[in-house]
Amino acid sequence: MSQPPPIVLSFAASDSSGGAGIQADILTLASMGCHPLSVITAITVQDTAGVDDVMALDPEWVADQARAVLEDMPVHVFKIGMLGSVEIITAIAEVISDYPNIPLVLDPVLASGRGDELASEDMLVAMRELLLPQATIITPNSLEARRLAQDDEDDDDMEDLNQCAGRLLQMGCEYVLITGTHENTLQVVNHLYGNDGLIRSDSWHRLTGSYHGSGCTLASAIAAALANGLPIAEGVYEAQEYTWQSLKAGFRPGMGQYLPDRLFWARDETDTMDEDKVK
Ligand code: PXL
Repeated sequence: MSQPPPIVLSFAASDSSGGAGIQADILTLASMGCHPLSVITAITVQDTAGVDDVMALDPEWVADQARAVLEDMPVHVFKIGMLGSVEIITAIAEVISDYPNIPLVLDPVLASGRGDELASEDMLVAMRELLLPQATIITPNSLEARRLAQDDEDDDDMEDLNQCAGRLLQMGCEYVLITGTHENTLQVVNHLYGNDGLIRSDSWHRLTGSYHGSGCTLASAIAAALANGLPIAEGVYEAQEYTWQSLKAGFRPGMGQYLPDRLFWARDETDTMDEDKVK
């Protein structure tokens, strides 16, 4: 019998459109050779045009899902996406604190790319206090980075992303990847920071479509790369490359946004299935 692939446990919400959330995580993790475990935090009602409703699960159900699989299987990496409520954040923070050696990729989901709010101000505070200090890497876009880094008591505005990254690292995570899709630059530039400052900047040709699920894809791809044994800087590069390719191959299945094709590599023009058929 074959060895199991590396296992990644994703805490995320269901996106009925299949573009973001747990569905994005499962597609990405499987596509990158991992076995995805899924702990559902909330259920959204949404299509490719937007989020209509959100129902957060009972926090005990979230903790129970996680504990059941953690007691059964060796988890290589945790990935956290949309959280649903302050109580769910508290429950997850408690579960993962029992596994301090498992790397954690935290995607601090505050709003969808289309602007639907997916976290309250109280949830932002709970994420900062309970999850950020446990994270190996956080993957905010520049808007999320500014909101997370902004401390109510000071009036400095957090325009400068280097300064934001410094602040987020002080809050206790080991690495910060700030993505640049929302910045007014010709190319999309993503910056990875660690405690010694900037580690790498990667520039990507800006694609013209509007995509749903790119952040979930990137964070899951980082989780997969780490689970596959890559060091952080290489893993972050490989995850960006994978995400960019999946966006480039994106498709528009409905009337709203494009979705990344997380299985782009499996869709060669030549249909290899036919060649494998027994004649
Ligand atoms: O892209 C962030 C995100 C994460 N999780 C769910 C979402 C979204 C964006 O819409 O719906 C479930």
